[in-house]
Amino acid sequence: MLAALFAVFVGPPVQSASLTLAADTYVDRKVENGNAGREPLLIGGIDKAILVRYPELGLNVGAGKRVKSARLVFTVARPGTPQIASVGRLLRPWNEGGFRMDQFGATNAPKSEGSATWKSAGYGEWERDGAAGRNDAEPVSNVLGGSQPETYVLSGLEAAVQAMIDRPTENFGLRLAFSNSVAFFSADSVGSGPILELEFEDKAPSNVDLQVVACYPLEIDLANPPQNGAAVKWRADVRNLGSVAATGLKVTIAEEGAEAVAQAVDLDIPPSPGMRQFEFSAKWRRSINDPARGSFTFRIDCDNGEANLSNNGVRVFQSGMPLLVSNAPEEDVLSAVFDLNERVFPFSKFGAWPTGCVERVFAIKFPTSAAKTVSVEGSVARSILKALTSLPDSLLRPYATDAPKVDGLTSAIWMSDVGQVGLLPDTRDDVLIPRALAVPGRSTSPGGFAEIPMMERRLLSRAEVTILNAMIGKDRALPWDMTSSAVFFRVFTGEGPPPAGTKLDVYQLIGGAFGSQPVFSATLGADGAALMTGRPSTTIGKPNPFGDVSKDGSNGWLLAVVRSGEMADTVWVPVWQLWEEYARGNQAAAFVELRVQLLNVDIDRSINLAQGRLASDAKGRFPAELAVLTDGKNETSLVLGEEGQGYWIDIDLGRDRSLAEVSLVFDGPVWRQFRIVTYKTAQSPSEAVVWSEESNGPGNPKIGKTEDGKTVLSYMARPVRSRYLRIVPISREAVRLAEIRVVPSSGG
Ligand SMILES: [Ca+2]
Ligand SMILES: [Ca+2]
Repeated sequence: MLAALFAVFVGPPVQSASLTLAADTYVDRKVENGNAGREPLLIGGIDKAILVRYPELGLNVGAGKRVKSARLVFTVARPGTPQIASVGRLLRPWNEGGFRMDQFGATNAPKSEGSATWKSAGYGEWERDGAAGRNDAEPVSNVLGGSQPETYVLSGLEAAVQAMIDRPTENFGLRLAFSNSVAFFSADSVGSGPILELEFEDKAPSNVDLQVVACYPLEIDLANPPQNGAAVKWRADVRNLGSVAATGLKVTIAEEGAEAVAQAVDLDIPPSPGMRQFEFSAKWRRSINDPARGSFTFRIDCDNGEANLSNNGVRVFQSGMPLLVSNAPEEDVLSAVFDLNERVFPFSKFGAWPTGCVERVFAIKFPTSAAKTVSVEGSVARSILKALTSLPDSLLRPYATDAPKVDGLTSAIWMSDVGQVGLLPDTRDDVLIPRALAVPGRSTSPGGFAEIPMMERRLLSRAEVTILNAMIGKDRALPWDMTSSAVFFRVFTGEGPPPAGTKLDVYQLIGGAFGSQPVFSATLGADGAALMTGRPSTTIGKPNPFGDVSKDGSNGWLLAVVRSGEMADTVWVPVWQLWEEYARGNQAAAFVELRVQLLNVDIDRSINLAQGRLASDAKGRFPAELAVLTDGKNETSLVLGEEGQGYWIDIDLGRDRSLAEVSLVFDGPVWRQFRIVTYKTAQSPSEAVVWSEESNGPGNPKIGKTEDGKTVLSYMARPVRSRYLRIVPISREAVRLAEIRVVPSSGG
């Protein structure tokens, strides 16, 4: 299961990847109109077929590379030895769907129109039932199946995966048929879905590289659109990035539900910065309620032989939202649109939205009244999403220049947004984690939950998907309507409910500062709970915990201050957390857990057990090089960024000590995800236990600033006696790590 923790390894050059983001389902003759897209199991056997697709191939992974090895790894859900009968590369689009079938009764097949079933691909019919036709799937030969007790591995998929990387618009995945009954966990199960493990090598460079940079309709007035079925003229702009002319051109147009049409073009494209425009006609098929329908693809190939074929095609979702994008290179717009349509939207799935975000987008080039206008600042995909949702930036982090103070306490600074695609954090995984276990610093608990991955996949939050889906075909007042009229707080510490008599004060941030009085106060009961009811609001027309909340987001943050005796901790509560709850079905009152670091121990922060101690790392750096981490100075730092998977840094505290708080000081950006593990004098690293873990969940991190402006991440957990402290970065961004500090509990 641990393998699922590692998604794509970011940072060039990508020479290996382990893909977990998959669309998968199975089709079954006995339930011929049933869809199993949301089923936690993939069932194979006679009269069944398993379909699995990895949308990142060629799009974000492997472009221009040769696949050295490709293995598909399943986690087995039922004992036995799977017998693979055939493997096929699928040749037509199919829709995973969001349904579950009744495996036992097989009589009540759910309505699953538009989803893959034994009879239908969802987008049109299979040529033969079960995706068994010659035009449904092309045989893949020399695939080997290997069984281990817990996993089943298919190897020899290099050629099939290479084809999907080279033609991302024709990446429809694999069809697997088994001759005995098998069951694997699907991508819709928790952390055990099929993994595609890849290794790459560089290709010899080529002197031609065609790149489609734009594809857009001509002469269309979207406010007064053509009839469905009418022929519409489109144009594709194609560039040659190579050093010689591209010759022997062939253009292929494939409209949904129709045979692909290929045509030789008697033209060449001159070397860089050579550019040609190709005009063609495609049927106008706009489906307002289902933007995923009615797509077509444009592709261009040449005779020269290209190393990078991934950029030679584009899929256009003409039923999606038209966008007029400015301030960004066209090829960046094209790839952002591709990424949104193929990966971000369909895979941002939640219980209420089993097929993800319904919206699709396409870029146009000429102004028309019906288009959204997008001016790019920073990431193109992020700018597009902001234009679609109209969320203000101030929802991203508290509206203040630095950590504001309240009542003598400095609040934590909100985590940075590094790597997010939407405005709000990817909240998909928060349902996978038993929520009460995510108390900061409470990670030593065994019980099997530690293995559940919390990889941030750069998908959308539940709130954003709800906003976008509500807008399909109509205009709604969301998101502010999603602010509930009350919020039910529950406080958890690392040791369970807070001590008796713990107080909760809630302050509202207004214009970058807190008022002197809390907007809500309560003494918590034994269960740590308190109900905050709404205050009148003229801005959104109903009482809510934020009162007159401003739609620019400037007062859309509350700070919960939890006090027990001398101890205090703070947690931010943004208004969008209430929207998340609304989208989850809690529409009258939001349930918000406040996970605080309050321990019943005295700690003395003037002591730093790590200072002057020896450090070592997985790369075998000299102790002198690592001394900057424990020299007690924030000015000196270690640059980390090229370290591979499994990298670690150990600090030897000299003897077993009782640790209460560990802080990492960064000069600049921080790791979003890492673990702090400990092991004792008599233990080896393999016996290390996780003491604390940063998973970058909303509300989790305890971030502060030093006086000289460095960022500090502090973790307090139940004290543990240990000699060695090991820091294991998971997300592995490039950072400058300035200091590791360790504070003992009293007597430590
Ligand atoms: Ca699935
Ligand atoms: Ca190319």
